[in-house]
Amino acid sequence: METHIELVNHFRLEGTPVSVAPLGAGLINASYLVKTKEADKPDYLLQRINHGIFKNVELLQHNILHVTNHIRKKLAEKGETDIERKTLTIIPAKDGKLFYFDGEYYWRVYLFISGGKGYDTITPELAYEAGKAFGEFQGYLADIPEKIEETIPNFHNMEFRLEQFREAVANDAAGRVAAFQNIIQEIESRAEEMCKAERMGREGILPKRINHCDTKVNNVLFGEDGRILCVVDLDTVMPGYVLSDFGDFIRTGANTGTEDDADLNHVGVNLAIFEGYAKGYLETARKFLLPVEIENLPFGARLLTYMQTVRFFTDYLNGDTYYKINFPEHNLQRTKAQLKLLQDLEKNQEKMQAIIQSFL
Ligand code: GN1
Ligand code: MG
Repeated sequence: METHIELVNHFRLEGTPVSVAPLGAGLINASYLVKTKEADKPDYLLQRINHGIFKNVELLQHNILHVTNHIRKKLAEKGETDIERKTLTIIPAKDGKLFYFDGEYYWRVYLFISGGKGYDTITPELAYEAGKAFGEFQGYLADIPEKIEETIPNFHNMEFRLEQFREAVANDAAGRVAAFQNIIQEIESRAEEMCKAERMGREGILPKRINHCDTKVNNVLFGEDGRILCVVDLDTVMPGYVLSDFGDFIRTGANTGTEDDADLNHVGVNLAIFEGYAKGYLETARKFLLPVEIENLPFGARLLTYMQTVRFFTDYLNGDTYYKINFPEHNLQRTKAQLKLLQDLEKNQEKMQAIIQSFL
């Protein structure tokens, strides 16, 4: 197997790579910071793409290229400076491809964004900035000329996620079903309501737009000034309902606990963060959102939390084949923490609805 330094040397780097260190806490890909020797040359981000999940790496990389080129153009039109730090830049391999295949794994390299800071816990002010950034992000991509395809088919399709869940229950691959009838019941009792977006989509009421589809709080980098520097993790940019992007940020950014909190008493919705994010998001997205999308934003928060409950639990029932886990019952603990958050979102539904109203 090639060393990481050998791997990055397959790419069109400027400067001499001297060190490679693991970076970040993503549950899917593995990331490394590559430092170069020369002070005036950039550093790089090396990533091993999880191609068990992103099966079409060619399509994946082309999507990201189109998306980043389009955003770069928008930023330039707005007269922004320092654009290399405000959107990702793919560094091609020496053969011109957008990735390198080592015979077993697919690798890619980005310019490293220096001075960016990611958070797992934020303030209402930071949430407001993040909301503006994701609204802008959707706005920029509204007129992208290239066709952006689903890098993971049916990624945020709730009906499909429930099918996968029911299949996992039927197969019971890890022998875990019998002990968790209560969780199965919690999921099934909400299933009908949670497929509302797909129904509205079929009825032509709810449009699809190009979404980020992984708006976890740690997928935005903040600059020193507390404003958003860059939206990262573009693997899942694809058409979807805006409820996804709104909801996934609330699920991760407005949780008083962590995504996998062992203590359920920590878990709940922080309404000040919800308010900050909603305010920022509506400021930049209101001009293109339909009333039905705005009305359903609080539903989006529940939907994405429910979807994540279903996905973590499905993976648990399948014997932990999808998400990286740090200990044997990790996916169960994640499931319980997400379910607790969902219940708290349900309790606060009217308050969230009132907050959204207050901005209209
Ligand atoms: C994964 O890779 P990461 O951690 O940003 C997942 C998201 C989930 C999230 C749960 C491709 O995102 O959909 O919401 O974990 N990405 C994929 O934390 O499945
Ligand atoms: Mg990520």
